[in-house]
This record gives sequence, structure tokens and C-alpha cells, in this order.
Amino acid sequence: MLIEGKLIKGYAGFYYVYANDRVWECSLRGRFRVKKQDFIPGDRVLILPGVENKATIEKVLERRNSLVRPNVANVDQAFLVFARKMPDPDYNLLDRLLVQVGRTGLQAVIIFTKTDLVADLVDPLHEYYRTCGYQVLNISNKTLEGIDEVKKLVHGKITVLAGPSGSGKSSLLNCLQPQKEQKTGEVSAKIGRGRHTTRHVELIPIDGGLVADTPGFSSLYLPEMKREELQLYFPEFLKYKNYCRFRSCLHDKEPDCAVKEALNESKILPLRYKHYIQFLQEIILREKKY
Ligand SMILES: Nc1nc2c(ncn2[C@@H]2O[C@H](COP(=O)(O)OP(=O)(O)OP(=O)(O)O)[C@@H](O)[C@H]2O)c(=O)[nH]1
Ligand SMILES: [Mg+2]
Ligand SMILES: [Zn+2]
Repeated sequence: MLIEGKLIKGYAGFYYVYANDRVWECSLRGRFRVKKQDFIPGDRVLILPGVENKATIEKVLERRNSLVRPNVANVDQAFLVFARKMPDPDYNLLDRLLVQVGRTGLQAVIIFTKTDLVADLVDPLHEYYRTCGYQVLNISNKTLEGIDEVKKLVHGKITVLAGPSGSGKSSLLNCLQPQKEQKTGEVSAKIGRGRHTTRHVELIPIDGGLVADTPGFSSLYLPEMKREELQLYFPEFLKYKNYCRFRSCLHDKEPDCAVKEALNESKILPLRYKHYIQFLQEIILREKKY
């Protein structure tokens, strides 16, 4: 009898599939080999169990979505992982990631790690991101504070982790499932050198869900989009934009802009607006190149 599962990794000619709460070592049916069909982690497949944990992949089901980096299919949500300290949170990168994640239509959860390194759990910036509609968690991979909450979010979903190098993504995975250690690195040795501890893509079964670690990065290009689209990923602008004088207002140099008015009345965080304008200029500059 065929059972449905999700591909978690391909390795040395075998495909590992998570189904019925266990991992199956699968080979492909001839026709898949002939077609050289591209499987990526997250793909839903039908497998035919054989002896022990062996099985064959009989069919691949249609993808709902797929990410390029990490190369994972059928993703439900992204955890954007930033440290409270060491390294200090890079809000420009966070806002870029929020644009990327928003564009792919995924749910974004912002996770701040290393709360054990700061005296104050509360940060006014966190509150601002919450009012934008994002979930914000504070956790420590050292004291395990907040880990249970992360576990609840992971259940039954495919999640990707993203965030700068050294922010504690692999450490978080280790806390979520201590049986299988992920490689973690020392912050000081890696920052700014572009070397990453995490290399390959693999989905890791955690509490009935699957999670992909992603190597950290320090800069990131915005996805291709029209200049008008960017504001969609700054959800706090939405309630003002209808009051701008021009329907096509980009909230930059236009007169009678309700978004800028909100900014002047401190209803919009200056840092967020600054990033919006910076991203807008990047997108406009790129449009001109073509
Ligand atoms: N104090 C403290 N240290 C942490 C915490 N989480 C991670 N670390 C440390 O931070 C360093 C980097 O952690 P990693 O988990 O390797 O970071 P990463 O995000 O996987 O980094 P890349 O794989 O390079 O993207 C390691 O030395 C961890 O021990 C935390 O909650 N508190
Ligand atoms: Mg890592
Ligand atoms: Zn405007």
C-alpha cells in the first residue's frame, strides 16, 4: 500500500522520506531515474514500503511552492532568527527578509535568540513589529527559555530558518531535537568572513514538523518586483496609503502623503521608513538597468 510522505534529503543516490512518523530510505522507480526528475526537500511523494525502513518512491505530488534559498518545496513558514546580542540584530537585514518572505506568501515569525545575554527582555522595537502583525519570540538556546513555544509553531509544518551567521539557528535546531546535533560555530571566527557552518539543505523531523536550517548571510538582494509592490511588505503603511493624495503614491517625494504624515506623527518607525526608501531606491535603480 502506498503511503504519503515528504522528502527530507537526497544523499548518495538514496532519498530519505519522512512518513508515518519515521524516516524511510528510498530508491526511485526506473521511470523517475530515466526522467532525471528533480526532487527537492519538502516534495510530497507516495512511497511503497519494502523491508524494514526501505521503500521506493512511486509518485511525486504537485508542489505548492518552492524556495530557491534554501531549495525547499511546500514551505509553510519562515523563522527569521536574530540574536539580541553577539551579533547585534541587523534590522536592515530583518526588513529585507520580511520583504522576501512576504513576497513568497509565507508566514514570518521573528525569533530573537540569546536573551540570556541581555538584562531586559522587553525591547520597544519588538512591540513595533508585533503591531505590524508579525509574531515575535524571545528565546535562549542556553537556558531553553521560550523553546517550547517554538516547538508548538513547528508542529505539522515545513519551516525554514533564516538569519545572519552566528544568530543561533543551528543551536535552536539542537535545542528542538537534542538527539541529533547540528554543527554550530563560534561567532568570532565566522563573522564577516563569509564562511558558513551550515552547508547542505536537509529537512529535520521535529515534533511532527520538518525544519530546514539555512546558512547565515550578511547581505541579500531583494527579489525582482515593481516599485509599487514594495509597500505591500510594509504592512503598517497600508492603513494610511488610501489617504495619500495620489493613488500611485510611493510615499517618497510626493506631496500630501499620508504615510509620511504618519511618520512625522511618530506612528511609523523612522527606521522602517528609512529601510523602505532604501529598498525602493534599489528597486528603481535596478529597473533602470534593463
Ligand atoms: N549565550 C548564547 N549563545 C548562543 C545562543 N544560541 C547560540 N549561541 C552561540 O552562538 C554561536 C553561533 O551559533 P550557531 O547556532 O552556530 O549560529 P548559526 O545561526 O547556525 O550560524 P551559521 O550556521 O553560520 O548561519 C555558537 O557559539 C552558539 O553556542 C543563545 O541563545 N545564547
Ligand atoms: Mg548554522
Ligand atoms: Zn504616500
